[in-house]
Amino acid sequence: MFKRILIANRGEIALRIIRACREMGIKTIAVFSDADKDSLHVKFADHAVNIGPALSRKSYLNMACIIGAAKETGADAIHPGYGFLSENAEFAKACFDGGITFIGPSAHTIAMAGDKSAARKILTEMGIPVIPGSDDIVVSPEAACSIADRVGYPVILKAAGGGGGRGMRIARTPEELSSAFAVAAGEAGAAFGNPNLYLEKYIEKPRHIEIQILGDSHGNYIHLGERECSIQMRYQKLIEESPSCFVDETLRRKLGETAIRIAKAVNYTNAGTMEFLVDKDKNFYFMEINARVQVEHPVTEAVTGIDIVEQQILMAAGRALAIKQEDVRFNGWSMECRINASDPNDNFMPSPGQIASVIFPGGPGVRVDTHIYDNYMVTPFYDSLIGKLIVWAKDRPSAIRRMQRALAEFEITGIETTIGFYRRVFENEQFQKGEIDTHFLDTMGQTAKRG
Ligand code: MV4
Repeated sequence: MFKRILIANRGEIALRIIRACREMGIKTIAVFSDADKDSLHVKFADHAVNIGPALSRKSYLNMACIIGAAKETGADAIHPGYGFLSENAEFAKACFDGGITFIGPSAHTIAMAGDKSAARKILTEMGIPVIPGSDDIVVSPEAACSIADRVGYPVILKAAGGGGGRGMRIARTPEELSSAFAVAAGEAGAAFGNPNLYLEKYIEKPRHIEIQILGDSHGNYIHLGERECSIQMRYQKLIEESPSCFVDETLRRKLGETAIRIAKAVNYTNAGTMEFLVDKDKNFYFMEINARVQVEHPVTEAVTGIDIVEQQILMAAGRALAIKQEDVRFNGWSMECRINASDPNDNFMPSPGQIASVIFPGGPGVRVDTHIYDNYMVTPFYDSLIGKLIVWAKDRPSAIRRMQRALAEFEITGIETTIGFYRRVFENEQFQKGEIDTHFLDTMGQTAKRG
């Protein structure tokens, strides 16, 4: 087993990894930028190494500096968390070349997972449902129109160079598609330095449902059920829950089996997530692989009782999975609200600044994963996520009541946060009935502004 793990991340996920290491008796090394010198992950780690200035490019994305810190401190492994270098195949390879275990999939698998058209080809050959569309990039409006004629309108243009919704354009007629093509290519070029587009059949009002999987280096795979991630604002997830009120036993089994088939096909090892779009008739389509531990992993931990970060470390150390699929039990209901330092009344614009005071919720079934404290300075350099509020209860109505109670207790003064916004969402009748899809907030958005 590893003696020392370097955490190549910051904020709440760095704390989360340090906590798993501490319970496993593994020493921890934190890395921090100048802006994070007063951060909790620096305080909680056994050692801490300054890796440079605030700018991510010069610190948390600085591969040589991070690997240098691992060597200097004698780390056997590096945990990348999520974001930053967590899905960077070059970094995974550099760790391997440096004799340091990368806690995640192999560099080859990361590269495969990141190459949408290669993944699409493999999965189509395996008969796994992918969204009908172009097998590769579409080079002109005419080419796009001929594929659209084949798959049927509406269609959606997407940037080949990156996800997250940027450069996406929906078209319901050939005319709309032709004019959307240049706009989408321009946006994609600006966002990712790559104007290439591909085209898919547009799935109306889909749900975003993802399956957590664990795969060890001995060919064992299990899935830990689904997470419903449809409550998003401009493609940024805000609320996640497990299980999904839309997934019945049959769909859960099919999604789980498909997720494991995909993992085996790309020789996936460690923790990963298979993302699907599900339409109103419960048809599901593979969307992408997330080759990292995800922000929302705690809702799966709450309903299965499995510590996903601990499993990542055990699998990276070469251990065989000690959990069989038949041992996995789903108990109760869990929901997570992402607490962002952003202003819901100003288009969720980031709201960095000094926190005056914090009152955290607590009590039965409440978990807060956060790195903030009284007088903590929320810096403008990184993602606006400052914490996650997770609740567990025996069923969805109880989980909603518990989340409402926790949100009522939660108080952060000195900056704007999304706490007030969630209080409004959880009062919304449609949300309480589980009538949510990826467009839910567009409709509720109006009341969110008024509220
Ligand atoms: C789609 C789609 C409908 N049809 N693709 C949004 C960002 C990226 N992850 C993919 N996204 C979508 N792709 C097809 N063919 C609808 C969305 C989408 C969405 C997907 C998941 C969660 C929230 C969403 C919000 C708007 C659109």
